[in-house]
Amino acid sequence: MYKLEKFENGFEYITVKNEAASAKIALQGGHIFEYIKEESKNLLWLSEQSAFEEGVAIRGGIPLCWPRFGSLDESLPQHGFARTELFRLLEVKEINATTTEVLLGLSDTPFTRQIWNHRFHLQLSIRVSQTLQLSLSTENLEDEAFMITEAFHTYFTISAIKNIVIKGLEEKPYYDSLLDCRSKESQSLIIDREVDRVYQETDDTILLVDKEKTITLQTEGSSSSVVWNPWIDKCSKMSYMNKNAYKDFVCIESANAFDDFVIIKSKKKHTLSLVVSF
Ligand code: TA6
Repeated sequence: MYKLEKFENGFEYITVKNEAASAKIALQGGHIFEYIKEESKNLLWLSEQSAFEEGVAIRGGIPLCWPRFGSLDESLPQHGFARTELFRLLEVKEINATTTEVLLGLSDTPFTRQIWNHRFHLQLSIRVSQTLQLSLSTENLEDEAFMITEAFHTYFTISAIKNIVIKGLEEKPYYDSLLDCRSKESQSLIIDREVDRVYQETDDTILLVDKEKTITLQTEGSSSSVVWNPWIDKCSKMSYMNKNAYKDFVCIESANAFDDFVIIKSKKKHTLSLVVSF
């Protein structure tokens, strides 16, 4: 089943439920903020202070960073405008008893053209099943090529930050946004301080190993993976985030970020896909 619902302030979201899982997806930003399978907790961490307000990015779930990741382009907001724009609900397909696909779309508007002067169509597919699958397709409607960077900025619920290990990034080169340097590590990643890294050449599987479960991330059309945890100091300065929230989530973001920008030719498409399983 699926239903279009509203919070008291009119903020719209879709609830999806089938025999495998349930989900909640805000029309603003095409932003999934809940995915629950069987008796588990919400796979996606959601801040208790999340604002479900027009024009304010939800803190948690899977924000879409598009047409830019980060804040290198001064004419665009941090992580681009997609996560605060209203998507259209294109279709909901109840494929079978355990799979529901939600299709959402965003096209350029006078506002978006003002800050990013390109005509585009963005289509987001979210498949809710035993796995959670996202595909973000960018179509270039222009007569010339344009460049994007992008990410599924996924916040994962974890048992505790001290319990997790991230595998699959060993020996991968990364840009350290905190130290403004490039490096690589042979060890699997544990989080015991603020971490803000853009790993490159990450087309393999990444594992988020927690105490009771291992979450697997598989991507297509993605060359970068971002790992972020604000730790104590940054967390206390983050908007819509309790000061101790750093203990409860880690972001592993499936991306094409910084040097991994994507050039999309005229009338062509590029798709970023992610499958999350556990
Ligand atoms: O993906 C990591 C990051 O770029 C961090 O530097 C931090 O800024 C985080 O995203 C959250 O950004 P936001 O704009 O959602 O507050």
